[in-house]
Amino acid sequence: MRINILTLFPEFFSSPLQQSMIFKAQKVRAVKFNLYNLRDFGLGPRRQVDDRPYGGGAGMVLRVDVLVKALRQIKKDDPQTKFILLTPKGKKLNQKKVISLAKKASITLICGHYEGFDERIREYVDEEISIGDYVLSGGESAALVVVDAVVRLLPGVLEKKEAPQEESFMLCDKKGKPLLEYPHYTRPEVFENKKVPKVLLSGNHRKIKEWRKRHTQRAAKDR
Ligand code: 6GU
Repeated sequence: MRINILTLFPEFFSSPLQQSMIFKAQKVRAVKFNLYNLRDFGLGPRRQVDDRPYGGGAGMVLRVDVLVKALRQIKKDDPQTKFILLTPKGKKLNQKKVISLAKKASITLICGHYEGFDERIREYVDEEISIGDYVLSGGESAALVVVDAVVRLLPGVLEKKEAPQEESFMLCDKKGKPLLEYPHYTRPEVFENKKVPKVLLSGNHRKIKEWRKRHTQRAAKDR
């Protein structure tokens, strides 16, 4: 899979894309990232990307002409990519959407900033996604959330021993809520008087399986 990221702050991504699962996913060639700096498409000697809002008011708005210039370049480099606008006005991300994104050959995450995008950009994108009901100062951290959730689903990224039916990694209910796993424990067996459930120490695999099944359902219900 290819993931393009269009942003005014490409360096925002340099450390996060070099860590853990996302780093490994690039190593095994499950994903390739391409960062595009919106500034490179800016106008004039100052590479202007934003302007004052018509009708007045505080803040700056990203210019539609600059954004579209960037999108056309990205489409030229990567004709099959799907444009995803990150905006608090978008459809709220859930596991079902994550699974559908992970099946695409290429997505382009468009990160906004300042007061937002010129409304006309909406006609040039395939989807609009929000990561939740709160406002972020920019789309970059939302893009990282999408990247993390999608990349871990790509073939070869999770260890083989994490069997799909065991891991909650690809399962969600009809509403798109992920199915959560049973609780995990490791050593020490007792910590500040808090004990590991006895059944997990019993060595009785049938009972352990049963306990885990019961507590998987509970994890979902308790939310
Ligand atoms: Cl995708 N962008 C911004 N700026 N704020 C958000 C968001 C996205 N999702 C939730 N809040």
